[in-house]
Amino acid sequence: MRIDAIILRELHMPLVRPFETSFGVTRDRRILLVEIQSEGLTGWGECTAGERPFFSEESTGSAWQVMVQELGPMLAAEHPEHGGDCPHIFRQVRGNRMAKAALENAIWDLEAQREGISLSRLIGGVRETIPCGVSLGIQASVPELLAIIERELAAGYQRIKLKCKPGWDVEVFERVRNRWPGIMLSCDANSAYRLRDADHLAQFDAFDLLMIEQPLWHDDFYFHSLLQKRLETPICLDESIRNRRDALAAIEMESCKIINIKLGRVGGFSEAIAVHNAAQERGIPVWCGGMLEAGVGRAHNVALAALENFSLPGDVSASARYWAEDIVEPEITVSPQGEIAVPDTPGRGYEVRTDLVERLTVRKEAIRAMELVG
Ligand code: OSB
Ligand code: MG
Repeated sequence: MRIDAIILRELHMPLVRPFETSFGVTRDRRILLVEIQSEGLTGWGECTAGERPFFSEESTGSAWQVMVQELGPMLAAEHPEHGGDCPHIFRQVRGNRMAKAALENAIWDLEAQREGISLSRLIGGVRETIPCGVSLGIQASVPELLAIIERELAAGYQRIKLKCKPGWDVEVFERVRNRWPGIMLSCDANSAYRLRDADHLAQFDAFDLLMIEQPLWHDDFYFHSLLQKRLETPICLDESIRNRRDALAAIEMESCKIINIKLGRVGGFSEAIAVHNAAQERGIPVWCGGMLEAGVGRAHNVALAALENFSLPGDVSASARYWAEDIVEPEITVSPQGEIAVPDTPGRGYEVRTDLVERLTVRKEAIRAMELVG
């Protein structure tokens, strides 16, 4: 396909409520959107980098820079036929996977439109609906958390994930479990613990958690494998898994029993599918993580989670939990059974509200082809 234009935008979007993890609080999102025009069609991508480089090394600012200066021009100089061509086009750039994913995913969206099939179908998705959970940030008090859980369960969500850190863990789980003995419950530490906390983490086993996500260092497999031997609760890796090789290493070392797949973290659909397949072949279930995405990123997550091995409820939930108004139409909604219907219309299946996008845009740049690459 001929690339006619690549337009990058930064949108400012306040969250309807702040989101607190072990590494900080997010109140307002700086969303980077990629619009790629090709032969009369428009593909969209969203960059999942955080405002600050706390989840990974990337941030809104670094992703903007590398897209404008490196990745955008490289892509504009090529004629990719498939989303799957992008990793090769970007091969000279190390890391920067969230920036790469934003561009690659827009090409997958274009490819699905060109083929007249849904994005989920293009990638091999088999599910008509995806099971949904919610990720609940650290709250000011336990009663406030209990009220939120009550509301989310009433809305139909199938699994509750609690963000945790030292001081917001065992007592919280105990009070949640006392109130709801049978719900699917998990936790996510975002690297808040160290191996010396192993005895403390073993106390989590009393609460029948589906998993504990990324308890130790963001870049570690080995110490997670030591920790897993001391826990009944399955470890799930998020931050540590950057690609298929990481997934293979983690599975081989028994560092985890479950894998969270995020499109941005692994660099786009190509690598996400590769991680999914590697895990499936080895009997490791996966689920789709979230990065407080706006509608474009959320639509891509819905398509990804239609793959067969996404057997556990993910963190992909309704637009209205994050945004007063989402940038896609229809918004992403969740049924009373806690499911999102996977669209079967061509491409991403949610229209971008370009008028609203323009209104929220604070910075915009058109990327031109590079004269010389490499
Ligand atoms: O670790 O899964 C995480 C949000 C930002 C950064 C990291 C994570 C999260 C979430 C929120 O858990 C998931 C969501 O609701 O989008
Ligand atoms: Mg996580």
